[in-house]
Amino acid sequence: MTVTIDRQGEIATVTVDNPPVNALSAALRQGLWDAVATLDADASVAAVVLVCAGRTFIAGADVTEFGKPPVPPHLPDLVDRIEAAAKPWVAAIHGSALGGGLEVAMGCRFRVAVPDAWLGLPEVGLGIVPGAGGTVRTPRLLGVPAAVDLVTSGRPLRAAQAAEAGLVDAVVQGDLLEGAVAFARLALTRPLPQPVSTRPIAAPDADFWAEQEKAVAKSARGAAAPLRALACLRKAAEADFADAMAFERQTFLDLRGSEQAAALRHVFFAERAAPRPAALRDVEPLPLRRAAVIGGGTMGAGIAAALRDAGLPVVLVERDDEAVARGMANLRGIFDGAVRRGKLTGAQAEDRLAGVTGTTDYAALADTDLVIEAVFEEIGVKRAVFDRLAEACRPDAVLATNTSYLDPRAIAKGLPGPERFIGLHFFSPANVMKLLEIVPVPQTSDRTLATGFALARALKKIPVRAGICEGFIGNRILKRYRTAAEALVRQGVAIAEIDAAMRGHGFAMGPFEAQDLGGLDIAYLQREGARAAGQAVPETLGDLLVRAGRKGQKTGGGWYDYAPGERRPQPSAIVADLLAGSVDPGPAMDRKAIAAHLVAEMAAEGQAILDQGIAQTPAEIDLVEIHGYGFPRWRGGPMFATGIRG
Ligand code: 3H9
Repeated sequence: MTVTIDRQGEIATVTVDNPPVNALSAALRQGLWDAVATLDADASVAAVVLVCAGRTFIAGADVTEFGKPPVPPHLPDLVDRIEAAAKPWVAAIHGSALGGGLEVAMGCRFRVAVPDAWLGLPEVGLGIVPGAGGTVRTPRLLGVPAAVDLVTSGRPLRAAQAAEAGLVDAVVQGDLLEGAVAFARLALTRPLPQPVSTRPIAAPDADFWAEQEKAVAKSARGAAAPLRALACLRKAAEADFADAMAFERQTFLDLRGSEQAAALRHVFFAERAAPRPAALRDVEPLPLRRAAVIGGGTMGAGIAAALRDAGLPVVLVERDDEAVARGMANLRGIFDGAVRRGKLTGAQAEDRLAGVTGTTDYAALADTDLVIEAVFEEIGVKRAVFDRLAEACRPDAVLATNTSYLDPRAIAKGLPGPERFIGLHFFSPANVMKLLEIVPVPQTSDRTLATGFALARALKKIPVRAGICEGFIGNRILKRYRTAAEALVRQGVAIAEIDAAMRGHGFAMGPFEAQDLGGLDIAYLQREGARAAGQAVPETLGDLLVRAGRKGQKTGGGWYDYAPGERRPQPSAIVADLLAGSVDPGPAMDRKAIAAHLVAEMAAEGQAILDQGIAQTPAEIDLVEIHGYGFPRWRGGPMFATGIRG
């Protein structure tokens, strides 16, 4: 770590260099503290530009220090000291000014940023609140409503949005340091603005806060930090600066040691480790310039959209012209939806679509680096596709199957050059869901495996390596979860109670509501297939429902009834009748006990998965559950939540 002082005439520059992300370690805080003293004492300095070396401005407090006792100088004191410096400081921002980094910048008299910089307070995502004046200075700079949005969502703003909101004084085109020094010189010719801490706040009324509380509680789904951050903002609006700072600091320290914060730190580090497994550090992936998808159904179109979002040209292969047209229409539907939600402009959507070539001709794959097969889940159909890929593709092209349940070894059987074969299990909708299970077969080369991880990085997905077993990691745990939930129904626990228990635990939906939404028939057909193949698959309650024509919302009923055109589940007398013969009432269970039991079942399956080497670490299982199955992030995943860590 270094803090270097240079001079350009009367403007001093302070350069922070603390790789990889200039996090505010104790040594850096001390370095900046000393720099204020040095520059205050230097009569030749009129203003100071604070700039960072490397890929980013200060990206926040050093998260690795959070488990340890705080060491002085404390960050709030450092921010106060910069704000009270005898010379005005200008924060020159590139990359990300996040958390403590933005708090330091708000202690400066001015902030300038390059156009692609991000500014934000992501602390709630780590289970804490900003702890160095973020909740107290932001409303003074932006006004309360914009501050509430920034702090309670944790979502960062781009430089231009930040400038519009009042968080940034100027967006610098061209060289940042030059621009910031010029800005400082000009600023010295005008009256200085007040330090942020002394600016007034327009306090909203009680109704505003009641409304915000309702909205924040709804989206937080049990996470504590967003509501605590809102309370800090209210204090900032209603009390004086010092009292609000003391309230924020106390809240920060309370939360820092909480179980939720520990869980979210666990997820933070697991997510950063996942895309770059240590075992592949020295393996060069195949460069990905052109990709192809076989099959334009829901899954194939979603994968093609994800590839286009990452900027790769895509060839979409289908078996006849009609299917090509359907696949292209599916893709158009995805991009149009993104336009409707404001995620893409019309022109961007057109560009995305223009980068997809729909064809029935495998010859179009001659120079493709990666092909992802996403056709019907039937071994014969998949094998036929790989026979054609073997003929059409370059011998070094990576050939991937997107299977959920089939054994990838059976799909790869007989493929010339099986070292280039790999399973890539996407989750629907594939352009949205973050999880990617990467499933090598025994012959898969390290290079192919590394290419799978490189693809995940390009698609901004969370990759987890999975061994081969039925359902890999995620669907195997899902099966256990559903079986355990059905077992509770057999013991007389109401279906709606189980769903409510899991929602109360932080899931968006309970296991039965989720099945009604996705359809009960997919798992049913799979069980029937296994039975037809001679496997002993026990009869499930879901089987009884599907046989009675209840496949979920799409048939007007599954585990629940649905009024026409409505999605609100209503407990069903028909289901009660259908299942009556299978229920043998046991002891009553409250919602907490139900959730604890079902999470313990997930963790037990996770442990079996670890024991069999299907997953490498408990943290990876947690990532699968959080990113593929809606497990509440703030609980850290089923393994972390039940004390299985590592
Ligand atoms: C805070 O500031 C609290 C204050 O309000 C109050 C204090 C009193 N600390 O993500 P990457 C490591 S809370 C320590 O792959 P990118 C990361 O683990 C903090 N380490 O890079 C990885 O290590 P390794 C608020 C950190 O270029 C390496 O840096 N701030 C921290 O894709 C590269 O990370 C945040 O929450 C950290 N704060 O993205 C910002 N951040 O190489 C969190 C990263 O050993 N960080 N590391 O695996 C980010 O969002 C991204 O890292 C960033 C760069 C966008 C900056």
